[in-house]
Amino acid sequence: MLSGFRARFDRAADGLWFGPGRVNLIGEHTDYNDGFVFPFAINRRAVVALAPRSDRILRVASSFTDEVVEISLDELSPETVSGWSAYPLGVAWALGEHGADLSAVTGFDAFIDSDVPIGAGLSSSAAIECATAVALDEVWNLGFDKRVLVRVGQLAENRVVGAPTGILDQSASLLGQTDAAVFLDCRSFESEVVPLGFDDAGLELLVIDTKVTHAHATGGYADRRASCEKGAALMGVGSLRDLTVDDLPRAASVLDEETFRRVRHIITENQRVIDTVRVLREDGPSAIGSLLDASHTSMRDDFEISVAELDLAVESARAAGALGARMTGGGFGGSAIALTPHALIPAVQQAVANAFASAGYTAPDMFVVRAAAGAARLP
Ligand code: GAF
Repeated sequence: MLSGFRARFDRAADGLWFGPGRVNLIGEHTDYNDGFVFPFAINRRAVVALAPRSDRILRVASSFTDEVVEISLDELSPETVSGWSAYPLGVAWALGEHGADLSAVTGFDAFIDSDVPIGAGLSSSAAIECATAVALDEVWNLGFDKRVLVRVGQLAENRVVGAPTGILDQSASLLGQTDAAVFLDCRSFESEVVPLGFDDAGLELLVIDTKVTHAHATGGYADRRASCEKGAALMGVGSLRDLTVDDLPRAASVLDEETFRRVRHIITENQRVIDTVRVLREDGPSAIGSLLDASHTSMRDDFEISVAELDLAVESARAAGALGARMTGGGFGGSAIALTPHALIPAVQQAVANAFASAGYTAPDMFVVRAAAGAARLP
């Protein structure tokens, strides 16, 4: 990292800041419906090496490309940045939108590296945004609360990258804690850190990256968001969070068939998040498998954001002994997660690999993740 910075900028970095990727244990597409999510930060992360400059120039480089992108703070806007540099530079711009006085700060040089796979549904973009946000918060002496930095990352994603996403990914990356998940109410922004207890229960969370890549700036994500808004409007509520399972009969009579299924996913998924947190606390992690399974079925059949590779990953992992499995993240590709007894990890991996080979799919990448601490300066 430090040598990458030195090679590009011919001087030493002031420090290193990291932002983790995330898996969402449960609660998908509920964030922008003011609902509940239950993600955790993972032990894969983006790291930013950064040093302030004495002028107004921003230079960003990365291990992904030889390009060094350069722009003046005075020219920074959603229209003047694009490509991978939109993530770090978008955060610099969004800090200004959230009250940082960008006329009073100096520029910086930054070098970014990451081991969060890109396009795998593990929030590689939020990892870069949150690493950059904590770095600039410190270097620019802003003292922003982490919850403000969540909004900063989301604004960069929405306005600069152009993806109409919610607060799930940045919340996990900034608020995560070791061996725990973040139970977040996306309406009130209240959060609780809930211990997972996977180790004590002899469980691991296996990620199965299907290698089917997706992008939320285009395609089905925005379409699903629009369906949810339509459903809420037709049901006469501000957001789908205002509905519960008791409203399903009325929804069935008011909504067209497709919108009803979209709405049913959000209503039942919110309930599943609440149930998962309760069951985890009362009975431990071995008891949450059926909720993960039900979440996948709802995403596959009602919200229709799964793909054949994700369905096969989930089915073959379960058949080989996973206690529960579901796709994670925005969908249309990316990764599945499988809650698996430690001793069965090799068998589950083999079974999934065999199933993919038989189906003629690209071999998936599989690895165990641990719940890790949220974005901060590296010692
Ligand atoms: C993506 C988005 F970025 C999140 O805001 C969330 O909506 C998620 O998809 C689906 O739960 O990761």
